[in-house]
Amino acid sequence: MDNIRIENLEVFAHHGVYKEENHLGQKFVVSAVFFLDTVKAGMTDDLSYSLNYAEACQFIKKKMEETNYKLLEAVVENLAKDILLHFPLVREVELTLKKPWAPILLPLETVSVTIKRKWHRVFLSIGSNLGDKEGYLDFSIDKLNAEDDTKVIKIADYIETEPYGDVEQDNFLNSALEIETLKSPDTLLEFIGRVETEAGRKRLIHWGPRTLDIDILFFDDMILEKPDLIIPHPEIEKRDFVLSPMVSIAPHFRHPASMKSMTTLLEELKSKESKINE
Ligand code: PH2
Ligand code: MG
Ligand code: MG
Repeated sequence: MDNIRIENLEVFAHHGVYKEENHLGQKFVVSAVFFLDTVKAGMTDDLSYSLNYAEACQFIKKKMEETNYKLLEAVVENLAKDILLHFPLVREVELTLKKPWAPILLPLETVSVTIKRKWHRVFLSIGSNLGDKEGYLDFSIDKLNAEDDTKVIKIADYIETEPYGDVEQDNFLNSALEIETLKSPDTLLEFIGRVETEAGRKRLIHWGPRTLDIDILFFDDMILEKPDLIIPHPEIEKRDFVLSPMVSIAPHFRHPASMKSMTTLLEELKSKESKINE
């Protein structure tokens, strides 16, 4: 993606682990790379289609002056989030924060921290088969939208589905959501777990009835396997109740491992099922 860079912007601020740093303050030096599409601004010569870097510099200066963190990591983490929330055209930002006067009583040129943060495109599956099913699905969408770092972009029509798996239980109401979020996979997982709990979910029977289930289907094109989190969700290809809503909101989105589109995966599932039923 195109980018706009600011190099070595000097800001006097009061971040630091040591008391003297908080009292006296010191010079910080910020470099930023803003990733955005500059084609339209380039073609029209119109600043409103791009990032005004003067504004971006003032924004960084102001945020750094009005906050007070111990760690460089905390300064850049919060600054990256503020930038991505405040400048909607910026999809991704890389920040380097240097402290040339770090009071460590040894000669050094600078110490610095660099991070890259971005808006993630994520698909979630939501389902309920207990109580006010529609109300619980609505609740999950409201909770996601209430987060400042998360926006629900698309919502698939709610569909009634028969329970998949061996547990005898009531029909489900299912949907899929496309969201944009600044949360990491772990933070998102923790967040949706809290929303499920707030919706009164009790974990009694594995795969049993639930007021609200929210699963991460895809997270950008990430492939991740950890004991508590597998991305993409491992059973997508087998589940009509996931693929049908996905086809309705993102038919051309490709599974990052098989590279097959949602439409293809649903067709393959349907033809397998019809063979079994022959
Ligand atoms: N979720 C399950 C197990 N089976 N079946 C349907 N139709 N819909 C679901 O959301 C569902 C399921 C485990 O999460
Ligand atoms: Mg599930
Ligand atoms: Mg789940």
